[in-house]
Amino acid sequence: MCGLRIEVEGDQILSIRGDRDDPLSRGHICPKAPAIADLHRDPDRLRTPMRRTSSGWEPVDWEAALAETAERVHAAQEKDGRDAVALYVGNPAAHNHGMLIFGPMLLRTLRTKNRYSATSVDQLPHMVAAYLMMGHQLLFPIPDVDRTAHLLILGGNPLASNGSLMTAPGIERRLRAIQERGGRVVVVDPRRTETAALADEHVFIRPGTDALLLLGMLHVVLRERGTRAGHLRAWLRGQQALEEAAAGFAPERCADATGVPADTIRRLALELADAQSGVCYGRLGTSTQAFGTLCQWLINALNIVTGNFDRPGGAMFTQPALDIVKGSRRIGMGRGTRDRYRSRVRGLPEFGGELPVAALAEEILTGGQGRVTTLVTAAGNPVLSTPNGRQLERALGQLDFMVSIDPYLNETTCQAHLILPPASALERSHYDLGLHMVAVRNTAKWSPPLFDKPPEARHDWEILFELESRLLSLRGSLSPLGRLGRAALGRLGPDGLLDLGLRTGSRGALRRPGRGLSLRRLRAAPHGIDLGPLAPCLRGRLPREHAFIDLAPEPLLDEVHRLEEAFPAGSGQPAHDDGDLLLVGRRHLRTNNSWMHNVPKLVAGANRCTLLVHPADLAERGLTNGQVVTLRSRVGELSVPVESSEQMMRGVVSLPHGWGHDRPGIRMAVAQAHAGSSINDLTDHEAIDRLSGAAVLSGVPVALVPA
Ligand SMILES: Nc1nc2c(c(=O)[nH]1)N[C@H]1C(S)=C(S)[C@@H](COP(=O)(O)OP(=O)(O)OC[C@H]3O[C@@H](n4cnc5c(=O)[nH]c(N)nc54)[C@H](O)[C@@H]3O)O[C@H]1N2
Ligand SMILES: Nc1nc2c(c(=O)[nH]1)N[C@H]1C(S)=C(S)[C@@H](COP(=O)(O)OP(=O)(O)OC[C@H]3O[C@@H](n4cnc5c(=O)[nH]c(N)nc54)[C@H](O)[C@@H]3O)O[C@H]1N2
Ligand SMILES: [Mo]
Repeated sequence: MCGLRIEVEGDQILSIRGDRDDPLSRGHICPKAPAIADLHRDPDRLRTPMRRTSSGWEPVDWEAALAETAERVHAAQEKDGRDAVALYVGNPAAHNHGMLIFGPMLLRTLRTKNRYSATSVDQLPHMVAAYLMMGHQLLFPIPDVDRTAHLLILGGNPLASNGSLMTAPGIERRLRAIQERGGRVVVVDPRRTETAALADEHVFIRPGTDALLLLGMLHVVLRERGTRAGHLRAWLRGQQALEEAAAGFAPERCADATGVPADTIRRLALELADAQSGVCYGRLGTSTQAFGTLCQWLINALNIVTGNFDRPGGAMFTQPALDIVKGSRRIGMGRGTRDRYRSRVRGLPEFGGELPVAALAEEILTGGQGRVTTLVTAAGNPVLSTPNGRQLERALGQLDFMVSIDPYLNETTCQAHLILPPASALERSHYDLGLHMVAVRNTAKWSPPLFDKPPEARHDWEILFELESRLLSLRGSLSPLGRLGRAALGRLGPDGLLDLGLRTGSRGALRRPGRGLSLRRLRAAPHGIDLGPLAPCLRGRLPREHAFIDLAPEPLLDEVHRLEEAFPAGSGQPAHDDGDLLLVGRRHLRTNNSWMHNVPKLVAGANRCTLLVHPADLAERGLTNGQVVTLRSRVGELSVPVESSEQMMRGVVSLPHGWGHDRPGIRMAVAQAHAGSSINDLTDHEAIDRLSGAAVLSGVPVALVPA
């Protein structure tokens, strides 16, 4: 999402810099931007399809690879039913408009219930809360950082992540600007993160207890300030029920379990309520926990009752040029669905046509009708990124057939029978269909491909589209007319469809002849087009079927009871059978989940895959800084060097995710030389947020012993 100025000569990249004229990033870049050149040139990046044989990997041509894939997928569905084929889609798909547009088409054709994605190890609780409260899974409230007077961050570290569900390039500058205009930034996190260090205040919290803190804050706000919903008043429902839900959570009730003193809870609440404008923003640390959906609901509720919802300086909604909230049906998403069916083995709930990825391994390993025998992965590395990766790794070995659409032979794709690598990111056009939707400013930008792709190479969307065409052919369900239609669709491609979407959208050339948006207009504006700051718009964005905001959806009220049981009043801190420390994750500016560790300059310097431990917790165990220790959870163990750190809350340890490149069979030389260990060998596939099915990746009970 950062504007890049890339200087080239022939096929050589001379430099990559931030584009000062980009209306969103205004010159900012992070170390991953120049690394795009290294990814492009990486000798380990696959350029042709690969087939695993008994004597190793062999290149195969595209025709053979696509034909075999389609035949195996088709045969599996014919033999064992359509649910025998599972699909896992990973994070990079969210940044790839070709995959976002053509992926859902393939999904519709596959019609399997076994659809999985990185959503259920990430933002699923935000989507479930949005669906239950506002009737649409994609109505993400975005903190208006550029105008707010008070930003309260829970479980997010934007200085490392650049902001998430808050696309905010140059976030450090934006946070400092809040302080410069007299506002406050407060961070609640079990680690004193880079963001916390910049903030005006940092509050430690025991992992997994944010829902209690938020209920305590709501309790205070509702008692002492009441609901000030402003222009949204007429659309609010459930005020009474919300008040009743919060009634039992006086700050004193919440202090012991959270580790946040009652006075602090009260002050955090009133500071947010009394600020000229303010916004509470919760991210990954508050979604990948046992009460993740509860957290997202309470965060929205706090923003609503303090009068900060859909209002400048508060939590706002975007109006992207190509609006996938309004067009969600057209891209095969819709406004959401819940619990229409459940996973076969454990009965985990469906949301939006997907099942929680924590269930994938058991769906492969457990025999019987409906077992997953065949898996397609696209832009994902679930062996490193989903809970109990070791179990999933074992499961992948049991598949009859697996194919991965991916540029690398990594921890996941090395289990595939075929790997189909897409052309490089610099060989395709770019429009951030997904991330414009969650950005702190409305802008639109399209970038042309920098290089021509090699003639044989395929883009992701072409791979998906060809597979779908072949499946339809094998089923004999392509009429001559259907064939013509598909040929036309293929000629349009993602950019043709993007153009159509831009033109027909609310800012499109069809509605505003002469000045509306179209691909042509974006082409003519290489720095991007500024569509202005976020504006109040929620009323018009609520779906017609759900033209109100529900402050107290029934399933969430049920979760409050579950929370009360998990943290009974007066019980203090819960005991954990599986270890006396709680493990949380962390991100670093020079990483991107699991897949950029093959870029030398991103892994250079000191080892970053270390376990941060408070010095007193180390001393208590007779351990010293730098020592290699064994870290053990209910499901597994790993070895890792410890790093003594005052940043940590007592009793909490932190390890980054996406490492663990020492598994045999991968082909990423630089990453292998900086292997680290995978935190998801410790995270537990059984631990989920019951309401959404999202995995619990934070607050995992672990024991620490000398190796
Ligand atoms: N413990 C713990 N686990 C976590 C997290 C955490 O904080 N802690 N974070 C979670 C989060 S938020 C996420 S989003 C997930 C990510 O989970 P995944 O999406 O499964 O993992 P990534 O590491 O992002 O892997 C991306 C894969 O896509 C490939 N790839 C890169 N670019 C392209 C492309 O253009 N096309 C194709 N076809 N492939 C491409 C890469 O080679 C890599 O194999 O991990 C989650 N897992
Ligand atoms: N450099 C870099 N940037 C990235 C990524 C990357 O891998 N590297 N990944 C991208 C992706 S896919 C995503 S989803 C975003 C994520 O963006 P962020 O949500 O900002 O990600 P994290 O840095 O993981 O921040 C999570 C924070 O939650 C804290 N935490 C853990 N448990 C709890 C808890 O129970 N309560 C509270 N209050 N805090 C807790 C952790 O200590 C950590 O500081 O980042 C994106 N940006
Ligand atoms: Mo993510």
